[in-house]
Amino acid sequence: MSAPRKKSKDKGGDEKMPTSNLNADAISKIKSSRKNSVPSDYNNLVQELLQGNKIALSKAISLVESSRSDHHLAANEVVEACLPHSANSIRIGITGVPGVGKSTFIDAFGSLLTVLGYKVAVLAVDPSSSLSKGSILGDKTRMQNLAKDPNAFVRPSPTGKSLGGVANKTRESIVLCEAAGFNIVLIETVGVGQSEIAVHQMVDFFLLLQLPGAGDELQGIKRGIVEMADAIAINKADGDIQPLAKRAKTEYSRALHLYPPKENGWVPKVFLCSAQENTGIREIWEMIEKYVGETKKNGHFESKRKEQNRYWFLQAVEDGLKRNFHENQTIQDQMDKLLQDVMENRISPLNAAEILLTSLS
Ligand SMILES: Nc1nc2c(ncn2[C@@H]2O[C@H](COP(=O)(O)OP(=O)(O)OP(=O)(O)O)[C@@H](O)[C@H]2O)c(=O)[nH]1
Ligand SMILES: [Mg+2]
Repeated sequence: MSAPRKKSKDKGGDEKMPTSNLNADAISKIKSSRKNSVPSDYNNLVQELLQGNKIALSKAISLVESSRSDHHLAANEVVEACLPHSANSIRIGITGVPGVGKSTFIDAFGSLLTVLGYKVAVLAVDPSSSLSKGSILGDKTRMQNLAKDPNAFVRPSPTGKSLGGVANKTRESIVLCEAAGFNIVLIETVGVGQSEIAVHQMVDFFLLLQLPGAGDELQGIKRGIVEMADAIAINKADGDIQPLAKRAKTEYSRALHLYPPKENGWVPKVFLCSAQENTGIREIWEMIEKYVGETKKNGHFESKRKEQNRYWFLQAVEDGLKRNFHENQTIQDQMDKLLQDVMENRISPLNAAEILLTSLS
């Protein structure tokens, strides 16, 4: 693990910055708002988290997921303090339609990894859980082995509000898990919409689980998601459906050749597995190890992470702009009235948007 950057402590080290151009009032405002928003036990929380305490890790994740505006700065501080201790890990995204067996697969796969000596964290990005809490219950029962494994940490989906919100916080949660000593992070996401595009931006390896015997259209999988995959595993290749699964493997292998080659030189492969019967799981891990080895060697592992950090930063700027905008009292005061006017055709949506957007300048 990389050495601590020794940053958070001298954060008040604004003193070291050239202050001549800065407004002293503004600096003291920022400092006092920081003081107010950082919970007093924040240092303890970080210390406990760094020692691998799972309760502290859960609390820290709840803090970053919190939508309370007074939690934002505290959450940023916690993430910042954890950042130097993160990154020494393999991040794997696992996607596929509801019911394909992602949670069952993660339980089997994660258990293999802990046997091999890794510490495994599981995060779920599940937009459907806001509608029914079924998946959360499902995750708890379907990851039974991992849930009681001392070397694993399973974070069930938050009852997500906005899809983007949950996915954005996943990026921060990865850092927290890594700082707590988890060196493999598995992220479960439903392969039907935007969430896996966001998750793809956070992981080193993206695994698509498919069902035997159903085409992409039937599985609701978009072409773009197949294209993003670094490997496809046809799950439930057990019992009577084995012949069907083998046929699906041939078809997918053929189909993958039609996609343009990946920039990192990796050629995606197709596997058969049964999460339930625990077959084919080890082969998938060996392939991921090979991927990590190759991309570390050719520099793509590192460059992908850099690119993802860039994306994370830009995304944080956009999120911050939106948040500030919507939390602004002037905006809130005008919003309802303008919405009414738009709905009643008293003003065009474009004009109304213009009024709102310029009301802060
Ligand atoms: N036969 C068979 N059934 C499986 C296998 N893997 C999972 N299942 C079953 O498929 C169902 C769905 O499994 P989950 O692991 O919950 O699937 P999921 O993709 O996580 O589902 P969501 O989280 O709801 O999107 C469960 O009844 C599992 O027991 C497998 O390899 N073979
Ligand atoms: Mg699941």
